[in-house]
Amino acid sequence: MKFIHAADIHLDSPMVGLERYDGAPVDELRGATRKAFENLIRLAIDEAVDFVLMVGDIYDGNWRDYNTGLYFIRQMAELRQHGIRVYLVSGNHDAANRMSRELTLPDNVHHFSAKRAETITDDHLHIAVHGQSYRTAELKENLAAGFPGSVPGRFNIGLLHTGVTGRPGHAHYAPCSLDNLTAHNYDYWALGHIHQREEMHRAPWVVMPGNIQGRHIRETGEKGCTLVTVEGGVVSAVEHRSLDVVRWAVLEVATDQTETVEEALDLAVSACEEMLAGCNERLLAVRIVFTGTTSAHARLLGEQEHWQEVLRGLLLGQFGERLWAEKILFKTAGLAHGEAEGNDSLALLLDAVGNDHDLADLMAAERSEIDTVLAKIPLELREQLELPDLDNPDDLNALFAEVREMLPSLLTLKRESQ
Ligand SMILES: [Mn+2]
Repeated sequence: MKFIHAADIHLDSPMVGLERYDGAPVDELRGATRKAFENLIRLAIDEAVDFVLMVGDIYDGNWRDYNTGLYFIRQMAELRQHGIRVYLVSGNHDAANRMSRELTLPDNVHHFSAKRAETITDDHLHIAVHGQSYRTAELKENLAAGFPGSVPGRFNIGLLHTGVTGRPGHAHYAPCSLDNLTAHNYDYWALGHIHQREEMHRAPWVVMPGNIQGRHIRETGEKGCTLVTVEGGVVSAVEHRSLDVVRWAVLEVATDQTETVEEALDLAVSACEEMLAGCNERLLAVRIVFTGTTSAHARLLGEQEHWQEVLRGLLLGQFGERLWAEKILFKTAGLAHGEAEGNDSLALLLDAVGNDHDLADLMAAERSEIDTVLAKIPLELREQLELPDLDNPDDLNALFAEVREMLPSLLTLKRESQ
């Protein structure tokens, strides 16, 4: 017996943070979740699996219109024609209370109830599948505790969209401990919610497959599903299979050995070429971060926007639409003050306004204003933006360091515009 375990498909997710520029492959990025999903359907058919598990966040949220639902049905029908069943639960993104539209799914698909955990058995495959959907997005109770006991003599599978406990960076929906799960005596726990793949436990297996397609710069690396083989009622193989069509990556370019901006940019281009070679025809969405100490620092920082576009042009010229520069950031440092010429007054000024103590005072004075603005950003967007936690000293220090780096160029720009 073979099955596929996937989660967090987020169909038609809008892909936040797309910086528009000519040559940006906007359509490819926008269609990525669908293409990755089609890869999943193709894999299921090619591997002739018996069934597919989809563990929550199949949809990114309420459908804008019925097209997302019709598209999903079309893919399910494809599996139906190949005799492949689908077991699915809803997660926090597609919880019952968030979906205002609904369509009837084909009869090869079982959508688990949000009212209570239920068990579906298949006598032919000797399996018992237990699952429960989310009633509401903000589900804070331990759903695992209410799951039924295992059915003797069957291969038991549990479907649960959960933050488990203590996984940083994710809201703790349906929290439960690993012990809560393993205590059920199931053979395989198919989880969803955390977008990073993790095999949390073996015998019994507890697997978080990660999402099938990265959607922003914090979802880097390979994305896909887990293919499980069962022989004689025992799991004999658990394998990751990549499905993503856009690969997200952060590329750090250390400029320490470079003396000119041109050298630094060239370094970035060759590093991109290398990274692209490992992408197997996928589109590479890359954030390029220049770091290190270089004498090109002042020139880079003085005209950041110009150099960003120059680099974009170089990348576009060389790689066309195979690579998309999500962001280009300059976090370089200059040589010691004494070595920079003619910057003495600027250095003095920076010392006066750019020290941590003054920045902290400024932050405290403006804090209520900042909080008011932050509160206006919708929660979902706030999760996706990389906002620093203003109560966390590490975040604050990083923020201050960035402000200090920006000050020279801000002061230079001011002077030019006057
Ligand atoms: Mn998700």
